Amino acid sequence: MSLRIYFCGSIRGGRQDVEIYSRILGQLKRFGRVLTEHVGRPELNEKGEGKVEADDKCIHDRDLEWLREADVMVAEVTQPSLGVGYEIGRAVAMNKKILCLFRTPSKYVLSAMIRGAANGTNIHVKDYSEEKVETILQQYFEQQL
Ligand code: 6K6
Repeated sequence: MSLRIYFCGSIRGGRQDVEIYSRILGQLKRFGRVLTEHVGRPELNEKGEGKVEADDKCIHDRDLEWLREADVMVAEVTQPSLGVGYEIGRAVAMNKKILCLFRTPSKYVLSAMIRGAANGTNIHVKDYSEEKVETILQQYFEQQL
């Protein structure tokens, strides 16, 4: 059975990085089935409103169900997002394999609660430059999973 991947990226935290999310999502499809492809859709705006309207409780409960089903989480954490931070915390509590990707250079400094959660086993935090993202994903999926 193919690997189930939960991808996280900022929505209400700001959609500045949506193009990189879609690029990462395109790559992730090589390694398994992505459960959260909507995160990379440009028509989903900062209010979190897309073509399909859903209330916040439905979004939260459905996303947590997908997270429970997932084998691995990949989170793009450059654009700060409360939702992404929350999802990472829930994934840690579920003992999921997690890869956090922070793009450099950036005007942001990654939260210590994310960088400091890396433990060399199931939680990894990688700084990356846009041109290296494919290589980093390839190495992660070959070495860690
Ligand atoms: C409508 C159509 C498609 O999606 C919507 C509504 N919004 C959301 N749908 C699904 N997941 C969401 C939505 N809003 C936030 N999330 C989850 O939180 C995603 O999995 C993101 O990784 C994360 C973003 O959190 P914020 O705080 O930046 O919104």
